[in-house]
Amino acid sequence: MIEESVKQSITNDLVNGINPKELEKKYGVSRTTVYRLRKTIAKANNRKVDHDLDLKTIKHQLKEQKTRYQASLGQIADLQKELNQYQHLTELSKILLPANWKILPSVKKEVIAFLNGSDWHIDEEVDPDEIGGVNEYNTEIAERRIEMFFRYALKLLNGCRSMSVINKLVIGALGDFISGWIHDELMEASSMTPPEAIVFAFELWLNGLQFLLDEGDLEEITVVCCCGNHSRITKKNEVKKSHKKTYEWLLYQFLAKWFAMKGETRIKFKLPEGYFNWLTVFGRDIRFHHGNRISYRGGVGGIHIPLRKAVAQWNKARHADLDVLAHWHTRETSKDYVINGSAIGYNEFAESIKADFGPPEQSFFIIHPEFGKTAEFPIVLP
Ligand SMILES: [Mn+2]
Repeated sequence: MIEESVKQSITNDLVNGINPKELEKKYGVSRTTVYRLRKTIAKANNRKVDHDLDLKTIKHQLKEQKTRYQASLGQIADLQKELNQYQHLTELSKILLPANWKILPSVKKEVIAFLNGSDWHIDEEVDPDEIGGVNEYNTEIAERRIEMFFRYALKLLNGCRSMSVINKLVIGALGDFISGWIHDELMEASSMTPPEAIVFAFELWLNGLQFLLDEGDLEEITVVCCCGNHSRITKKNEVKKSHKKTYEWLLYQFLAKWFAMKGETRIKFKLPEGYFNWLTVFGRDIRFHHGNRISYRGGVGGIHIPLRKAVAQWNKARHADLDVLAHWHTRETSKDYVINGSAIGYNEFAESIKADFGPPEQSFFIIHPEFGKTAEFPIVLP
């Protein structure tokens, strides 16, 4: 057996390139022994090459991994940025986004439409030269405006039907369809005598009501009739039986009889029985009147204050939820009243009392079963 130290010395010498034959002599060992040791060195060398190759591969892989890692870090940074933005927007959306309301299927309530006709003064002429050119009126214009009044009333009615069911229309016929002969100057200036004018008014109402019956798709029209101050047959405004002392009382009687004789059951006339005419709809008491019993002599603030005073006094006798009136030629509305405009529009009288200027217009409104008077529209008659 050769000692391990000798083996190591021979191996060292072999590695240092010393000839094997010299080593046989130097260490006194056989050729086979040197040969085996040489073989062992070769094997070890081979293993080292393999190891170096492995190392080279690993180093290459590591380099690749490093590159990929760097790329991944970049991607992670980008994604983190995106995530931050998303989280920021999510936070903001809690504050900024609307509640995403949807249109609900509509449930249409049945409401009642109201149309006010008054102060047509169809026998009076307005010369534009006398009032600065802001208005003109004569029988032809009157006829055109009244036709427009009924046509636009139907338009508004049908417009409101997009939101509500409307089968019933109440028409407040609020008086002063003619100017009459109550003053000497009217006697001179009017284009017709009062009986002529009332026949003209009868024709206009007949045409308008028949148009609404034919085209309005309505189950019921109620005409609430009030007499104005202009068609009276007395010199002064009276209080006893004042409504029966007017041409308008006559007009309403004839209209009612006309439709009754035709057998038209869809239209009802609530004929005047006094200054007021009452109608109850959806449990609400509505007081219709011409409006001339309110004392107003012009002044800042308009008709509202004197009207409120009058309403408060009348309400002590019988409470009304709504007053519907005319006479003042200025369309106005508030929570508990509707004042109709006029068809004649601005005239010498309006100028003399310094009335608010406005276009010729009438009024249309809606009574809702729960909310009372809701929408009120002008019917402008240019
Ligand atoms: Mn009047």
